[in-house]
Amino acid sequence: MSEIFSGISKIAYEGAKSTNPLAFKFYDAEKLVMGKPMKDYLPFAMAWWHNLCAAGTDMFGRDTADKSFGADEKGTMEHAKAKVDAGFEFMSKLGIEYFCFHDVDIVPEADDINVTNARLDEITDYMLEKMKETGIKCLWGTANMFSNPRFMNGAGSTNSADVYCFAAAQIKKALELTVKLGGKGYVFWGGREGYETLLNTDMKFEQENIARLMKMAVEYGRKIGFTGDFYIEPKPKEPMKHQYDFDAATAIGFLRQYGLDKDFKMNIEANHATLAGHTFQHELRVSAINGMLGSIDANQGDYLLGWDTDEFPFDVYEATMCMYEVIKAGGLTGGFNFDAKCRRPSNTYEDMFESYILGMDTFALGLIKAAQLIEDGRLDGFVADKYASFNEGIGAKIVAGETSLEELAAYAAELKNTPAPISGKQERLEGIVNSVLFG
Ligand code: XLS
Ligand code: NI
Ligand code: NI
Repeated sequence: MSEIFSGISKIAYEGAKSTNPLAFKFYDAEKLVMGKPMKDYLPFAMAWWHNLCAAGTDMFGRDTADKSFGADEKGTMEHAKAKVDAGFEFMSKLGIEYFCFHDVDIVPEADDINVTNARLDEITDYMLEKMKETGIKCLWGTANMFSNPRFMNGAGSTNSADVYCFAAAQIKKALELTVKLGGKGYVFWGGREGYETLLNTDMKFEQENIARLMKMAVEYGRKIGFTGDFYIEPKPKEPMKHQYDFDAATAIGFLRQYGLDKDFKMNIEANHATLAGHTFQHELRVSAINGMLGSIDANQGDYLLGWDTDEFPFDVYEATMCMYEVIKAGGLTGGFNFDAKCRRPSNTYEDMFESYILGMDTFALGLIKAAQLIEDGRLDGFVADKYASFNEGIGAKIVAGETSLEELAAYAAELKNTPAPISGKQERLEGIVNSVLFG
């Protein structure tokens, strides 16, 4: 097999002063941060769909990038194999240790599902060989239950029992492939699990059916030896007007309602957080405090645009706050999947590499700065002090659940006047973050 990205060699760490666009400025895999190598905090993954499949087509124009990777014709098994070759060469050159995939990213889908499944068996044999050669692993797999027109009314939430069976068949196969490739997780992103109008929608029935499908997935997954986590990837809208997995809090409530919370965690995507009207950090915090922070789709949205732009992350402030949450949560069981694509005019092979370098460097910087914030201790110290009144006396009784409304009312009556509230010091804390980031 010949080199696809010839002229681009293994990407090395050259340090912040480097002007070489094809070098890491901050990501130094073995560098110790709080006693652990950077790469242990940052299990990066390549998203098969954006990197190897998407070629720039948008609503107004066709492909701008050549992603044939030397195959004569796209949409063939020859092309599927060329994508495998390209993907593993790409990941090896960047030192990326994981990939994520949908079933239809790795083979062309046939009209007959049996033909598609045979193709999936063939390609995953080939992928396994490459995995053995390179040591690269699978982070998570998933089934694409949103592109095919049969899913126009949803997959788990469809009105058609036949379509529901196709969704089940795809999940079954994708789970088998994930187990075959040793994937750590299995993702449900419910792009079509929602509605355009309530006029034609039985919301309760649709949600119950989604839960039934997830339950069957868990049962089957455990039966075939899948020991990893199932993930829900919340997103409020797009493609549907309203999606049931709106945000982390909604998805966690749903999982608890249907008894799925022991098997599922969250896969939090930065751009989905901002679409839901939250910060990325908020979604991570909600997941973490519920013991459900599993994995991350590392990308970035554009605050001026109302859709999932899936940009490579460059905002160091956001990445710092993300890593702050991740370190405090004790790390991820999953990883950082770059669910991101080059901008349409960034259409060369070189751009593919530079995009990943940008994303990896941004998270490396975020890690370094988050560790500094934690070691600095002023933020944590402030938060601890802020709630200090609950450490003793009446406060401690409240926390221990050893009091009553009557006792608290009597306590307040004794105080007579409202105690002066204590400043939240937001601006001081924002200044501390700036001095750690740029000082
Ligand atoms: C789309 C989602 C999708 C999932 C995987 O917005 O981010 O790419 O990550 O199905
Ligand atoms: Ni995603
Ligand atoms: Ni997305």
